[in-house]
Amino acid sequence: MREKILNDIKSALEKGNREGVVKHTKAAVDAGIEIRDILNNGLIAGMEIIGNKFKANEVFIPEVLISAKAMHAGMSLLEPHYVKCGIKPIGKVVIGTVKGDLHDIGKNIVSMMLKGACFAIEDFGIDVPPQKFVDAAKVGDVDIIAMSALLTTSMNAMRETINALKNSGLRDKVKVMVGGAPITQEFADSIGADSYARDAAVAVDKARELLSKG
Ligand code: B12
Repeated sequence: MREKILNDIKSALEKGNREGVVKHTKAAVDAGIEIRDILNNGLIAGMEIIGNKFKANEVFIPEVLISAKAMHAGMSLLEPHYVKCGIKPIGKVVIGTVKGDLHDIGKNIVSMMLKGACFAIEDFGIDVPPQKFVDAAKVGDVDIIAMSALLTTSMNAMRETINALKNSGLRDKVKVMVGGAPITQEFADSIGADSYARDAAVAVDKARELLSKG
């Protein structure tokens, strides 16, 4: 039963069938399948299939975009199940995909999981210039700046942002967390980030750790 529903989600996502993704994601929730299981082994697994096909030139940008939209529709059904918090957030995170990069699925998952862990989230969306993060740090109530990059060509915008924070004298005011498929711990260290996480679940642990370091 679990297997079948998750396979239905994957195959609907692969076909870019938004209605199918919504229908099967709802069915998965109704069947009591764990939300994290639906996300990881349904939606993310389906996106991985698309990623492999894209790499092999079996599908192209338009198909990937359609699947990405279907993915968003599925994720929005899961979000209410993650976010069950009291009034007072445990910390504030500003999150965005860096300049030059339009990929937002992974960033949105991280954002959703952090919300679920009772962080207040300000999401700047995609293609976020360094100055926008700097301006957010100036305001004062931001604990963590979280940056996502999916392109090797946009990774450097993370370095630029950290340098811009340094140049504005704000580097010590906020913690910086980075992630995205091409990012590694080594890269994170080389640009002076405080933290790196390979996926959204680890991102939550790392964000909590950063807060406790003060
Ligand atoms: C979907 C997709 C698109 C969609 C994006 C839609 C959207 N709304 O996001 C569209 C069609 C727009 C697109 C466009 C392009 N894409 Co694209 N795309 C992908 C694809 C297939 C899936 C990415 C994805 O969503 N994965 C699923 C999510 C869940 O995974 P994730 O993002 O890695 O996130 C997880 C972790 O990395 C981590 N994480 C993510 N962010 C953060 C942030 C923090 C702070 C932390 C802690 C953790 C964290 O947690 C997440 C959840 O666990 C990948 C292939 C792949 N295998 O990744 C290619 C891929 C990323 N794209 C690629 C390319 C080349 C492009 C284009 C340049 C293609 C072109 N010729 O135009 C353009 C670039 C546009 C731009 N300027 O950004 C390449 C990048 C190659 C490279 N190394 O640079 C890839 C790898 C495909 C490939 N193999 O060639 N793409």
